[in-house]
Amino acid sequence: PKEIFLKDYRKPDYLFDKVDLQFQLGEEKTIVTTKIVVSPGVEGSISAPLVLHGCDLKLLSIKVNGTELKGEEYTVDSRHLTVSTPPAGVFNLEIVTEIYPQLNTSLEGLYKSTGNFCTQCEAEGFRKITYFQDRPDVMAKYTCRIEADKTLYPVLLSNGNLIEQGDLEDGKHFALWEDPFKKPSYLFALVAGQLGCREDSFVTCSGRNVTLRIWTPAQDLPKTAHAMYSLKAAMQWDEEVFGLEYDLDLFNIVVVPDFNMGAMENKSLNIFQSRLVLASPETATDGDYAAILGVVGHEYFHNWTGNRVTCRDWFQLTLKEGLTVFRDQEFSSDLGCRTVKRIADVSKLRIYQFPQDAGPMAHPIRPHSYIKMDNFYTVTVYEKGAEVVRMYKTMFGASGFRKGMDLYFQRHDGQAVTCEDFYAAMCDANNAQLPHFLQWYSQAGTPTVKVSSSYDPSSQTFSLKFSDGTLQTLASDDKPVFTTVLQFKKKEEEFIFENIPEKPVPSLLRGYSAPVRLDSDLSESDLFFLLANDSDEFNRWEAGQVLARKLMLSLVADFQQQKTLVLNPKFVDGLRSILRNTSLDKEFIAKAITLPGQGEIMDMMAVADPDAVHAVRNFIKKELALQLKDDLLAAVASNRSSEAYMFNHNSMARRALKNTCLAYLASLNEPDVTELALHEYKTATNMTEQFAALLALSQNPGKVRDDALLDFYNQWQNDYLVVSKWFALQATSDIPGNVVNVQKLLSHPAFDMRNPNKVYSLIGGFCGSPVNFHAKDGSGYKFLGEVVLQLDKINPQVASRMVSAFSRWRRYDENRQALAKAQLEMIVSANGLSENVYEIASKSLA
Ligand code: HT7
Ligand code: ZN
Repeated sequence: PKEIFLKDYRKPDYLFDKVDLQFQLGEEKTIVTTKIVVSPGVEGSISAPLVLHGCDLKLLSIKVNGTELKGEEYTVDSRHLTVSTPPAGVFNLEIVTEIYPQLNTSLEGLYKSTGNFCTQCEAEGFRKITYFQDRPDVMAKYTCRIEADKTLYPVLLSNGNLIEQGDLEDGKHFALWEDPFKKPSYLFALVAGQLGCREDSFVTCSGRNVTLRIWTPAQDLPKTAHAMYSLKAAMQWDEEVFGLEYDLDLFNIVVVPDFNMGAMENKSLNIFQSRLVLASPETATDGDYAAILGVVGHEYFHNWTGNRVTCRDWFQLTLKEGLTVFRDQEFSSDLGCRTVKRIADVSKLRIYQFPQDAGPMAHPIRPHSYIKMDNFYTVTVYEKGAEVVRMYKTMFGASGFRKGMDLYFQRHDGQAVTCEDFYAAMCDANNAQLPHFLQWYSQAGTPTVKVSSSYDPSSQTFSLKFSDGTLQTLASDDKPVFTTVLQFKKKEEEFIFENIPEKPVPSLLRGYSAPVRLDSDLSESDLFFLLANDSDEFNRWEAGQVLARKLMLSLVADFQQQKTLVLNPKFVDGLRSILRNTSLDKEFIAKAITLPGQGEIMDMMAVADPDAVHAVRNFIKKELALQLKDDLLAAVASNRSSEAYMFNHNSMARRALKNTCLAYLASLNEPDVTELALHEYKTATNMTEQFAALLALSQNPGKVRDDALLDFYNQWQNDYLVVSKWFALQATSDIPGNVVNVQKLLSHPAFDMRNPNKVYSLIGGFCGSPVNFHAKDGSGYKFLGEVVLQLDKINPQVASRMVSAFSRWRRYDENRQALAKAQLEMIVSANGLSENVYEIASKSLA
């Protein structure tokens, strides 16, 4: 397979000014007629061949200026169509292709999902529809005419405005759409099918009345209210915070059950997988509601950061994704609780991105090369990319950041640009220079910042020495002495603070102001002090996590040496006082009493030991439950509520605290607690509480667990999204020998390997369970190896996401290494392997 390098970027030889598409959608085949007005590119030489991308296409005809090309005037291979000597100047190109969406299980290009046609073109799916210069810097104005059977496909949608529709012969009809904005091919979309819609409207700041429609099979329409609320909130927020107004009279969202990623920001025709739109209190959890808010916002925000200003090439992906994740994080923070959101985002970074950045797939937020771009829609490009954007805001402040954004749009509206263009807009708008900052775009890995402090009472000076760059502030007692932002430009730097009357406790990297690992010399008592007093709530949580990590690591060492495990009473006391502190936000309490995940601890070990970490985490959980039982029971009791479900922070925080306490109690596996969990399960009136109770009941193997799982399935078997949760719950379970159950679930009638959501729930869920995936006998690895090969034939993008679970195999003991490596070798040598899976598997072995 060919590796593509950022350094090899060249401007396109030809520009496409206008693209007219016509789709004749059929049951056996679809005919696509593409008419393009082509002009020479700025750097293109007149005689350059016109090279078009194409994949899985049957070429029916190709014409230049109305004349069919002869065989010797063009060549076609499995990836390209090349017109050897196109005419000089502007010319018309017409290409007719035949495609087979009903056979397309890769879910890129044009495919069918539950009987409806839909498209997914990012990153390189448009080339599965027609021959095209399928690259983001080729921006054109599009029209799209769709013809289809009227009974089977009453709804015909594409980007932009509907300018004509009508009936045709043979029970067919058509719709003609025109998008007035220039766009790259990856933003093209088409949907045809039987769909109902929820309609609403939004009046923009300049008075434009925008019709909003969410399309889904009619029976699901009642579940679209929250998504519509989220869309309107996002439109309002973008006007208020960034002065960005929607630019068309229509905004459509379509829901499809089969989708490779979460959602897609196609111009004015966003497409979402069902999980990220459909919600009702009975079927969706608070987590689902929050995800819908965030992702609906995210896709809407792309209209400016991604669509109006797009990427020059796919290496620049973080330009739109890092920035848009940052924007959706801020949106969710403003609508909910900032600290809790920040804790969730930083946890995600640590749990998923840090390991990626420390493994064989580590790459900078702007990668240098790729084989398949699909493999670079990663937590690094998205989440670390968002942290890099956040640093501009930390350095320039909210108003400086806004000035930078304004200048970015002023300079680049309608263009395909690079990360340097964003950086330049930020610096120029603030008359600033950030000489080393661009390194964040080109260097992989999580920097570790070492901090040591010293206090001199005689001179009343406090010194902080840093061995790498980051940002920090100072605190003492429960009030900060002062808060300051320091930028570090050298490898080592010392900051002296004068007139400090007593030894302070520094509160470093407040709000997590840079994506680094902090290695400070804070003592245990400093950390307990910060846990109890830090005025920065994020850092208060952080202090508890640092303490918990240290504690877990030392208990893991004890476990490995077969010593008796003893829990530090100060830790129990610290968590007790958090739990009892009625002035704290309830969701903050829930987060503060939650232990770091097993993965986080394994990442800190020279050789990851899943069994030891699992045993220690369970020991601490049980010990805390035992010692804090009365407080936990009281928290469950006092956080019940008879009010109807509400999506607001206070109600969600109450449920979060209650559910966290219930999970602790369930670890005791005592009859009174089982009774309690059963009671919560039976009386729950919303999925957040019902599912949490099910989770509690399923912690321990036995009849209670089996009965609860069966009861839950019987209740929800007709709701595909709830059934996916049921799969995930069983897949992630750490009950011994779970691989056998997961294997059985593969042949459950509700499971379908062609549906990514179900694959992510069952197979992805299983790989996230350290004890069973990393089972000593290699059964977990063998299971995944077999599934990956099966899946690769159906959907390479999803298969390559699954194979990534192997990528950190070198972190484990020799026996596990050998077992995982054998599976990777088996995968790499398989016949007909996709480039997607090959790239991940071979890089993992390298
Ligand atoms: N921009 C979208 C990316 C996406 C995607 C990428 C590869 C394969 C399938 C895909 N579906 C959507 C989603 C987003 O970040 O907004
Ligand atoms: Zn995005």
